[in-house]
Amino acid sequence: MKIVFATGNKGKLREAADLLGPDYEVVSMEEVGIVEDIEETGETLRENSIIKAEYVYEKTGLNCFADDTGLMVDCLDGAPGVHSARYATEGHDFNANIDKLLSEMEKHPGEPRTAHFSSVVTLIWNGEKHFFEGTFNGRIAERRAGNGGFGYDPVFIADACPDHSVAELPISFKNEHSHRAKALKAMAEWIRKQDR
Ligand code: ITT
Repeated sequence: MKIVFATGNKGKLREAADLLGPDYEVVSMEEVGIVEDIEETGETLRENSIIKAEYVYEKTGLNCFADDTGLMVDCLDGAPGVHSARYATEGHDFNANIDKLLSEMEKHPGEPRTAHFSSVVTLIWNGEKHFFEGTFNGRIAERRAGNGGFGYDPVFIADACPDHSVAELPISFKNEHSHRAKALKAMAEWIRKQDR
């Protein structure tokens, strides 16, 4: 079944293709001719996830979904949150974002380093919107470890595997436990029910 993932993030695409498996043909925006960045002007994850899904639906008329994710760090009052992609610069620079996160956290010595990711997925299915959510609990490491994953994974230590950063673990770990995995599994389950 063909479905467009309204994302410009290759890491998200890889995870979704692996998670949804052979029943789905997960198509990138590029493959349907959308190469421009979609401006995320919303103030919440839900608003941004709707903006991305609607943009692709309006251009293609195809069933599609978008994910908007934020990393909420407790000692930073929930920052970077909805601004996670552009925390340090406008340019989606994963390394600069991690540098800024670690330096902001140095201003809070002795405070808990607990954090969580939250994802909101908007699915547009036959023109109607449906929403799915997931969270992933853990804490922020003092320094980077690992080369896998993307974004904040080198400094995110999941409660489900407290001895490693998520970037040190295989994609199968994220696809079992992560914020986006939970939301996408709920979406896949919903789609399965429509086929019956
Ligand atoms: P799209 O909007 O094109 O999907 P994006 O990278 O801009 O891609 P978001 O707007 O959802 O994605 O921004 C969330 C940021 O949070 C993203 O750039 C990463 O830095 C980070 N992020 C999202 N999911 C993550 C994950 O599973 N692991 C680590 N960091 C993640």
